[in-house]
Amino acid sequence: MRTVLGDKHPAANKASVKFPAPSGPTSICVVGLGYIGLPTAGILADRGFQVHGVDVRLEVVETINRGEIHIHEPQLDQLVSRVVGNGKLSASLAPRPAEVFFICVPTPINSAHLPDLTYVKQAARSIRPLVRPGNLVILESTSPPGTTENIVARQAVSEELKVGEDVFVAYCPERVLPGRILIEVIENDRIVGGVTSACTERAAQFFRSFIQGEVFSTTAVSAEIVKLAENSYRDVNIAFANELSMLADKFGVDPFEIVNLANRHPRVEILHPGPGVGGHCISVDPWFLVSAAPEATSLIQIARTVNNHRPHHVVDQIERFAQENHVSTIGCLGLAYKADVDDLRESPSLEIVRALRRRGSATVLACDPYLSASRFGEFPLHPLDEVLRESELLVLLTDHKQFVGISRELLSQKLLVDTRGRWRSMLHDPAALADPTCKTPVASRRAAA
Ligand code: SAJ
Repeated sequence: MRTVLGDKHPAANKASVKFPAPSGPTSICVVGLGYIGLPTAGILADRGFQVHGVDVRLEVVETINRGEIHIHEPQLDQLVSRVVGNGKLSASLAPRPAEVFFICVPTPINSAHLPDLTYVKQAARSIRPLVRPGNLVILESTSPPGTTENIVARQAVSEELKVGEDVFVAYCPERVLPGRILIEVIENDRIVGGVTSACTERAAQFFRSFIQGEVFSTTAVSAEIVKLAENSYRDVNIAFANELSMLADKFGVDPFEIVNLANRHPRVEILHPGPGVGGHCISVDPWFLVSAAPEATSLIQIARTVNNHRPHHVVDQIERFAQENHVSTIGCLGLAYKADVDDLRESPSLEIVRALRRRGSATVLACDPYLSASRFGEFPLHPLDEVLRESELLVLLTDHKQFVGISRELLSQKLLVDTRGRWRSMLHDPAALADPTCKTPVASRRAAA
């Protein structure tokens, strides 16, 4: 049984480690095969567990049963092809009996920023007829405090079975960073919170059987709050960075320089300003705390407001700069919510491009190497070379490596707006470049020839 990672992968040196056949439970059913569920199912299968995956989308089930993948994540394609090939992973529309059930379904918010737990309830009810004495049910989806006990334990377990004695229910949130999921599923420390202490112990024992990170035990509601605290902390920190950027703007100084210099302080670690906060996690999870305790989350709410406003601020600046410079074609680089992923959920870059297209003061050419026309049909995507050729103004929205690597020569011919501070080092006058609102004469915005 080999580990999942390709030879070039940082953790490939572990490839030589042969993992012992799993002790304890061997059959697992993973409900929800998205950005978290599929990598989790693949890794468990590669560890020797017999894994059955479930998804409501037939095309996803069929893709996986062909040994292929429907999402972009480094090395995931090789992993899924291997474990489907050796019969350790299969998928269907309905759950099957297993010793361990994972619930990895989406937990979106509705337009009122309230949690929508429809998928969690559906998943819990779908496994209820299959949950047997001795089974373990794990909720992995990020959820509001109380979800594991009040929803999963009640809806996934039939009345005649006692939680904590016959059946074990626990919350164990994923903490993986898209782009590093296959490493972090195994290497990250895990927080396990059971509905009872027996549930916690059973779940902790299970995770210790296949991960290399440490396993920390607590209660289900504490584990739920820990997960939300992690992402809310990051959101507040990014809001502070975005606010600093507005401040720097006012004084015509370089916000990235401010942050980098402040971070030289031994106890300061400010994150980076950007076009806004996207993805299905940081821009969503804080609302779970706000809806649970609106009276106790004013800072978290303000941070959401600052970060939600950021794309509007950037659109205004880009448009003002374009009009000042009589720009007729704007090249927008990146639609995904962050670098080197194909995920458009809550993406500020996409929101900015939509707004610039709606305003129509200039032609907008958008480019994203991680998206194909078959996956993204809302408006035309253009190849990078065409955008570089046709655009007078280039806007770096998502700092994919393909854009960060554009040559100084090419950039020097263009007006530039860099919302990510990734082109700074290439230009004479970082202050003039990095601040998308700076009004220094056009000349200083051309990259040094
Ligand atoms: N961003 C900034 N400035 C920064 C860092 C990020 O503007 O300095 C923006 C990104 O561009 C993106 C958004 O914030 O739009 C979120 O990106 P991210 O890389 O910070 O986080 P995610 O959403 O990809 O993953 C987060 C991670 N959580 C934390 O780091 C606390 C990951 O570990 C979680 O597992 C994941 O959320 C999740 O699924 O909850």
